[in-house]
Amino acid sequence: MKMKPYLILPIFVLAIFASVNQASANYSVYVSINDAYYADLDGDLIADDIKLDLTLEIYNYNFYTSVEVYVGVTLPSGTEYWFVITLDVYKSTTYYGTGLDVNLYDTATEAGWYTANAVGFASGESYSVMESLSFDPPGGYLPGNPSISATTY
Ligand SMILES: [Ca+2]
Repeated sequence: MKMKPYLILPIFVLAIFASVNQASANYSVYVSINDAYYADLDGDLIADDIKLDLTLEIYNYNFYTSVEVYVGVTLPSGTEYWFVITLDVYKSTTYYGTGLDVNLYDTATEAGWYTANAVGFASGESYSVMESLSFDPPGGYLPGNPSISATTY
């Protein structure tokens, strides 16, 4: 009777490896955050905008891939701003990588620590990995209307 727990252990370990393999095969778009900081990006002389320096990587082979990149910031008060960038990617290899430069205008409106978030999905995918990075713009500013611009480089 005392042997039963030892028989269960190997089965449990196999189940963990199986779930890890399945998870890694379920997404093909990965967005990493290289840097996040505040600045005056819209030229209104107020440093109330947030710059996100991202890298977008696509690992599957499809000549055409539609990718949705969700980018967001969580303010010190808990307020969240989320934006969706849709990219149509035409590629001829199994890997495509590009820099993605994102400006979030009029979003740095509170004093304290901010968290930047980014995650990407290929069309039809429901699972991916979200990246987060905390940073600290100084001071608080009068809010405008949050908006976004994004360019690849
Ligand atoms: Ca500004």
